[in-house]
Order: sequence, then structure tokens, then C-alpha cells
Amino acid sequence: MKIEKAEVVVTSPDRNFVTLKITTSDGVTGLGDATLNGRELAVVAYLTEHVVPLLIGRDPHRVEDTWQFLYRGAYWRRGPVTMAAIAAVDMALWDIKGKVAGLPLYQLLGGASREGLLAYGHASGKELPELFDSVREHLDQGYRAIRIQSGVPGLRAIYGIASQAADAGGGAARYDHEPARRGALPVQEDWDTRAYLRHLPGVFEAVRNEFGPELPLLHDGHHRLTPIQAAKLGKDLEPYDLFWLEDCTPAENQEALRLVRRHTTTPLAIGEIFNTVWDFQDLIREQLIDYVRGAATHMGGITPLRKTIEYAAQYQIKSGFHGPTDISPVGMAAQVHLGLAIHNFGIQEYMQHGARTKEVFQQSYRWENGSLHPGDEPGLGVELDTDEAGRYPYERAYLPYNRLADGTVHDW
Ligand code: GCO
Ligand code: MG
Repeated sequence: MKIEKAEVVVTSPDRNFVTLKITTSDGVTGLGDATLNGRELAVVAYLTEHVVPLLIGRDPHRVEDTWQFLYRGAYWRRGPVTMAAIAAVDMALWDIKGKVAGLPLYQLLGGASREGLLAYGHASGKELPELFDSVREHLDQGYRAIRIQSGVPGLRAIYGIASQAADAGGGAARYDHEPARRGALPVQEDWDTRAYLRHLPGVFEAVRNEFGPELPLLHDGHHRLTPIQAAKLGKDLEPYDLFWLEDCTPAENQEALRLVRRHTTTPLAIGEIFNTVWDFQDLIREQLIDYVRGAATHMGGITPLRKTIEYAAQYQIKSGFHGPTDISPVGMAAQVHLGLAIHNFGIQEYMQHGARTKEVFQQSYRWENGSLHPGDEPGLGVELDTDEAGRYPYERAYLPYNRLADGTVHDW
């Protein structure tokens, strides 16, 4: 069996997605997610111009060898564009292997280690009543763990607040946050760290008073704090027993986490923008994090994400794979299979895709009683309807960016 064809499909049902579809000489197809939010077409070019020609004629069963060939063979290593492209190939080859074996991917990865995956959703509100409504709506949908993001008095629009994004013309639903906005230019949001640090502990106190001590609560700092500010936030949130505080500082400076760790026992999650195992090496070895936030789509696929999470297991560090809407149903399925198989599963982020996306990508993973299961179709269990995909051409969309009151650009 050989790889006969590899096509790159770009579609924008509810948002942009980039998918690689590999077809073998036996007519077996495999899918891989290569979506890089806001920079999608760079990965399309990388795949079409440089990777597809290398795939034709190769043995699709050689997953590890193909990964090493694309990674080492490029000479220029790492980076989000390269790693999203390699990820798509890796996922598509695992998908093919599962289909040929007649087994769902999780069986090839060692079989199920649990019944299903605990997943968290994104509740948000400009003010407490709206936030409480959003939490209730998520509880009604079956979520048993919830991320809390709140507006900050005096700030017009910040990350994670669905209704603010909708007001800013983002087209987001009231309780569901989709940060990328279609349009010629990125939307500008505003930020004030002191106002945020003053406001957030009171929000968590109110949520705990309303919803009780049991519900696992999460929060995303979205890379905005200095190490000492992050340490303070972690300390101030300790009474509210967070499941995790995510991306409390920008990820580039990993030493920052040493300082944060010295001051707080709030569990830390990091890594959604990392693209290799090596980005996690020190954080895992020094036990500076509690959850690995990597995504199969942005870390070069299932193969390296599995290596990373197996390494993390030696230190009791668990998975918390990135699962916003910009991970396509293909990327999501890859993570749900891996999450079911590994021993050190922690939690899975699960922001549900829109109705049009579900028609383009027919998924067999299931969401039942607050828990995700990959289903038992062979391979990844996702099929791409290319006719349906063709109805939604690419639409330029950017993530927002941030400025402080004096006009300085700040981390978004
Ligand atoms: C999360 C993330 C996302 C990112 C988005 C950028 O925790 O889910 O922070 O909301 O902002 O994936 O593309
Ligand atoms: Mg995040």
C-alpha cells in the first residue's frame, strides 16, 4: 500500500479549518487537522508546496519514520506552521492505520483506561448575573467542570467574554466564546492588570457561594501577567480551590513559573501555544506545571503529544489538551482517543463546534453526561464531506490584540 494522493481542504463553515486528506493506493483515506488560527493559509502553502510532494509513494504505515523524515528532513525545526503541517500528516496516517486494522485509534494506543473523559466548557459574563446564567446553561448541557471568565469593570472588551465579543461584532453567541473575528483587520481589545487582579478573586468567591464547593472551576489568565502578578493571583485564588489557573504568564520565559510556584499551591496549566516536546521538557522535569495544555494539532500530531504526556506521567503531571473551536473535529477526535488511552488523563477542554461544522465533519465522538467518548469507528472516526466543505470558502479572520490605556501593545 502506498500514499497515492494528499489534498489540502480549506473550509469555513462557522470558522476556518485546514484539513489534510490522504488517500492510499487501496482507497483508504485518512484525515489530519492543520488549523492555525489567524494564520491558516501559511500552513496550506507549507503543506501544498513542500509536504504533499514528499508524501506521494510513501508507505502510509510508517508513522514514526514519516514524522522524523518531515521534522528532521526540513532542517528548520519547530514553529507553529511547520508543526501544524506535520501534525496533519501524523493524524492522517494514524487514521489510515486504524481503518486498515479495523480498530478505533484508542485501541491502537493501548485501549481504554477509563469509561469517558471529563470535559470542561467556557462560561463567561460581563457581570455576575450574566456569568451565573452562563454557568447554569453549561450545567444544563451536562458539563461537570467549568471555566470562569469575567468582564472587568472599566474594560470594554477582554479575552474570553462571549457577550463582549458579540457586542464588538464578533458574531459569537452570548455564552460561547469564539475569539477569531472575520474581517480585514484584527479587533483591538483593552487591558488593565491591576483592575483584573482586584476584581477576579471576588468573582470566584461569588461563584463558589452560588454553586458550592464541589464544581471544578478553571480560569485562563491568557499570558497577561508578570511572574509576581501571577504569584499574587494564584495566592488570592487559593480559597476558591481552582482545578487550574491556565497560562498565568507568557510561556516564552519558563523560569517565571519557578517564581510562581514558590508562592502558590493553585494548580497550573500551560502550553497551548507550545509546538514541541522540548517546550515542555523543563516544565515537566522541574514539576513547574500540573497539566499539559498541548494540542495534537499544534505539537506535530498524536505521536509527539503522546511522548510528551507519557513523560509527564513520570511526575504525576496530567493532560489538559487544548480544545477550543479552532481545533477542528479531526484534531479533537485525535485528542479524545489519546485521552481515553493514557493513564494520566486530567481533563479535556470541550468547546462545541457549530451546526455547519458538524455537517462538514461527521464526527463519531460522543458527548454524554458531561463526558466525551471517541466512539468505536475505525481510525479517528471523523469523515469530511468535501461537497459540504466546498460550500464554505476561506474567510479572512484574525484573533484580536490588546492595548493598555496608554496605547502600549500588551499580550493578548
Ligand atoms: C483556550 C484558549 C483559546 C485561544 C484560542 C486562540 O484556553 O481555549 O486560550 O481560547 O485563545 O485557541 O486560537
Ligand atoms: Mg487558553
